[in-house]
Amino acid sequence: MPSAPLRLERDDAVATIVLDRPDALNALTVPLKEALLATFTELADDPGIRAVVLTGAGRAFCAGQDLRERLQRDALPLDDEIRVRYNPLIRAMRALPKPIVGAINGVAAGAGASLALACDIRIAAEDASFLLAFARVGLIPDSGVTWLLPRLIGAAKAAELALSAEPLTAIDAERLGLVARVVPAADLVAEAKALARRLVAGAPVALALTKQALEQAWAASFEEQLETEAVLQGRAGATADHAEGLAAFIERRPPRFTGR
Ligand code: T3D
Repeated sequence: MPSAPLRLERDDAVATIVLDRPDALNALTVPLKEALLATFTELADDPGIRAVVLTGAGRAFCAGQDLRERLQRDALPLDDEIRVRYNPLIRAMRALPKPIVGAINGVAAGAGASLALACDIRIAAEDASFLLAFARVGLIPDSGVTWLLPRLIGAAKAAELALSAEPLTAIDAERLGLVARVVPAADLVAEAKALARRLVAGAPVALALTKQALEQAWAASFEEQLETEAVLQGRAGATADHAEGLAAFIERRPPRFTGR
């Protein structure tokens, strides 16, 4: 029986997904893409999980589409593969009502870079890199890269990386704001989990609505976004956790948020 292409570890309210095909630099096969989508779908509905860490086993984060699998006779045409497997996965990550911290432990290439960009926050190991390898195999950047990358780092640098397929080092990624910080490789997963644990101390509904507001802001006018904030703040303000936050402030104690 083939081994599972990913591992899911639970530590209190933090789930860690480890892409686990290190011999192929965690390249994305159909079973890995399906397992990832199933895992994000499961975690979305799990009230015990409030934040997710995504990382890779071995020396790479993810080398993108498994190019050997692409040569198999039963591979879907590219447009179908993207509609059926990649886009639902990226949508599930962007819509997950919990923050995703990407622990970028090595190269994030092709659709591996897409996975990294779909995380809400990225922390990178010193020797990590981003590589829009698509051009090297005669393809265009997909799985959200052409939309997310210009918004994250600006159109000019995004065009350079997409057209040249030259690697972006972790240090340069930090300078561009693509990663929140760069840490020694040995500390990466612990740092990412520590950040996730700090996030889960927040009110879950407010975290989910914050993620939603930030997502909607990409495409909205300023006026539309002001209204979105009003609507979503109305929902956050109606939660028991908001009342708890106010009580904790008045009573000078840490809040105990329950997600209600
Ligand atoms: O369905 C669709 O096709 C549509 C979706 C497309 C989205 C995409 O992701 S297109 C882009 C696909 N990815 C790439 O083009 C990256 C290919 N890999 C590389 O360019 C290099 O491996 C890296 C720059 C990432 C790392 O280089 P290096 O020198 O550190 O490692 P390596 O020796 O090249 O790779 C180590 C092993 O991983 C090697 O296997 P071996 O020879 O030891 O048995 C290599 O074949 C394997 N590997 C690396 N990337 C992939 C891969 N195997 C399958 N698919 C890969 N993408």
